[in-house]
Amino acid sequence: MTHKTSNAVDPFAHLHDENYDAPYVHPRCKARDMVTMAGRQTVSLNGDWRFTLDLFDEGLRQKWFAQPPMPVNQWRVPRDYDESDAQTLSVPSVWSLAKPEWTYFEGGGWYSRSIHHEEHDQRVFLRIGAANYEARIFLNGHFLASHQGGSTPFFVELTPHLQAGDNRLQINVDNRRRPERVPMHHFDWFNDGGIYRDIELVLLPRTFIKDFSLSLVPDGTLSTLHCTVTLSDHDNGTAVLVIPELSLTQDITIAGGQGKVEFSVPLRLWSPEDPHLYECRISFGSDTVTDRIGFREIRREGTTLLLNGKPLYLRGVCVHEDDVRLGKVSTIEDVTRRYQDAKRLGCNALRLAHYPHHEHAAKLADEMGLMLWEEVPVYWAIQFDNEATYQDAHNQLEEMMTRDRNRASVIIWGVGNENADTDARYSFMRRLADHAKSFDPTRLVGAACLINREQFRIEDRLADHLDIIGLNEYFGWYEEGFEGLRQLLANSKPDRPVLISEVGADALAGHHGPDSELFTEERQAWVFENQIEAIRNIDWICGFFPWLLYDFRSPRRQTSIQNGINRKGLIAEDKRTQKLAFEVIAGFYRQIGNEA
Ligand code: GCB
Repeated sequence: MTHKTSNAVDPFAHLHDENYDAPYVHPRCKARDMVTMAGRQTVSLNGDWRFTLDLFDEGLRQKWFAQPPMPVNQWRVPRDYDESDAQTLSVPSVWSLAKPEWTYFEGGGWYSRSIHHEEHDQRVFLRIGAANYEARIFLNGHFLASHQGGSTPFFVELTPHLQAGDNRLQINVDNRRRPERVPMHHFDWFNDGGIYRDIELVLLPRTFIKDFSLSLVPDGTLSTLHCTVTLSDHDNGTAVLVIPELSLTQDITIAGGQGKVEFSVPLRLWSPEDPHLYECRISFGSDTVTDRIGFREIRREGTTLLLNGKPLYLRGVCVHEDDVRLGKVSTIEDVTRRYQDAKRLGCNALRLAHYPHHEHAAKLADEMGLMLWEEVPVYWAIQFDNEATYQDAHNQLEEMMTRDRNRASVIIWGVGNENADTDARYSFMRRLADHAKSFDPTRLVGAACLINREQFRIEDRLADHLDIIGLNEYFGWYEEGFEGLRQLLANSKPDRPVLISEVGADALAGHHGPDSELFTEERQAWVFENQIEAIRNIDWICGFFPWLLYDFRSPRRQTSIQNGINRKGLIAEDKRTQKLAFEVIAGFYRQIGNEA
């Protein structure tokens, strides 16, 4: 079919353009565009936005953003998008839970609202806490930038594009699962869509402190502090670090926008028993950032983990960012409940699976004295031979590390989970692990590693690039009995600490029966009893992370017992109903707590 028109613009051209999204990729927001949020002045854009689902990407194809909003009675040609009668969706939220018919929607969504701007001389940045998976920002009809990665924050400067008065801000979010993404299209949790963390404007002076780090150098002295400062511009001058409780005022020479300093000072160290935080302030010119920071040293010596020089056993539990009512939205109340339940279990550590959680997870862990393993979703069969996939994973890792680099609670950066052993995987993950280590020498780098299933031993080329070896093992559940586990433990001679990074079994809360019957609470408890028996006296195992605290939504789980839920929680998805296994773990943690 051909369409003839006398207009200069062919209204049908987009029907034949399969390269329609190419103009909306670059610039792409990256870790290097991030701005420290420590004590920043912000204007929240949370609340109601106009929202339209877009399964076929018509918004990009037809350039909905370029169509000035106007009532239908003024249109000269028909349109497929009318902002004024769009639905309302609250941000943060996931569209998957907004309406039953949207539950499994995977495609595009358009958010739109107006922002009012009055002339002032501050710089204005848009910050989005997370949007799953790809986002594209449009202001006043112009594309500004895109971002990839569903769990990390990104920043776009609006200053040059804002006009006095009302401005039209549109955000296109795409949650399609794709083989080249991180995670790829196959994973064991729910693929929520939308802007599900806070969205805000950040107001900053012309030259501002873009990033800083302040941490204890892991040199064994427990008193050397290292501070770095990066400015938004290549200015020279002096930044000043003040820690009132230490009566400390320290100059930092800034040359070409960068500065660093190292000095020694007696410290009250951060630990789970005493999660002490210092009020810290850094100023340069008219800008000041403030944060509450703890100082601790985490390192390994042979197969031992040391926190502040003392041997450490991680009494852990894994947790997803999931809620049957809110999806991936994590409120402070929800994170607080997670941590209270973990503490009731006797934990001193959590593995935040399998992607970066909300930033208040680490802030709260700092305050409450819990240690964290944070990770990026390099999960299962990522396209390890795809350089673009590597760059995406690398950027997500760097965004996570940049965001949480001043959180004492975070002791491990995780670079992957259960990835099959190929040369491409080895080179991909080695790059990530080496990068994490050079970016941040104050933390441990880990991954859930591989087992040789013929010889029953831990065997993974990646281990040489890690500080800790994570071991996901499901003996007693996916693998029958515990003989394989006993052999594995007897045959393995790791030269560095091993954490059982996942272990568990499904149980439907309230479903009882003999421990030989799958999905009963008794079976789950029996699996943990046997697991604990097998691993408890192995001296190179430095931590235990049951999979996991709460049951969570996973559309892969389709039996009537599962009903779309992975039931390996120690607590059901209502986050209240405790299963028998909870007490088994709590008993183990009480014992090792007493032995310590
Ligand atoms: C695993 C994965 C985790 C799954 C879990 C399971 O090994 O790392 O994401 O949810 O097993 O329940 O099968």
